[in-house]
Amino acid sequence: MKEKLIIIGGGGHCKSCIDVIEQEGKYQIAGIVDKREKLHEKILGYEIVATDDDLPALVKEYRNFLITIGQIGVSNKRIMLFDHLVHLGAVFPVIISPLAYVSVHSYIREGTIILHHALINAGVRIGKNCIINTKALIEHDAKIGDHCHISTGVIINGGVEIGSKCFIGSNSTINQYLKIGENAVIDSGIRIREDIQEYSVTKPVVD
Ligand code: JB2
Repeated sequence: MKEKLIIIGGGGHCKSCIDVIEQEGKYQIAGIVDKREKLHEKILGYEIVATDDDLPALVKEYRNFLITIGQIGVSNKRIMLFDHLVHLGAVFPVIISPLAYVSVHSYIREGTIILHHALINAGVRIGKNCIINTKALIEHDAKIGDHCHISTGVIINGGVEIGSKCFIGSNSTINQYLKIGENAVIDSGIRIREDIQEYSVTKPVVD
């Protein structure tokens, strides 16, 4: 029998996560946690059954949780909910789409989801509570810190180091062996050719 999983946040990113969880087939989604005004709504057939106030009781009843609130930029909410649930004793599995390629020579920490067609190559290390979104490519020996969102179609080249809590926007490319400081936000569609300072926001250059 499949283990049960509670997912936190029932918006757009949640739908992408549900699809991966269903395709992976290891966990049965037991319900969604969202805001009070959304109680009893259904997302792709799964009900919003509780609010954040119910998390202590839910952890007693269910073992496995996944944060399915997305993030554009830095997401303190994803981090706050993750840390709160860890404190309550929740378990965060790694969820991997069967359509992704994940090298056996890579290491992925708890609460991270690898969406469809992502490619994680040999020697890669990915931290906790990350989103490696659809079609992202993480090349050999790259390191990604905790609570990062590597968005759709991003290319992280070999040996890149990304600090915790970073956001890399869709279709951006990070050249090999660069370092991206923690809490950095990189907009979509940018080629990064030099190290990026922590807490910086990188936008496209407009002529
Ligand atoms: O504190 C909260 C909370 N705040 C917002 N606790 C809980 N349990 N849920 C919360 N939410 C819920 O997260 C909202 O009520 C809503 O249902 C959901 C956020 O949905 P939304 O569609 O606004 O964004 P998203 O985070 O799912 O997706 C964003 O990030 C993705 C990565 C979007 O911009 C997507 O386009 C993007 N792909």
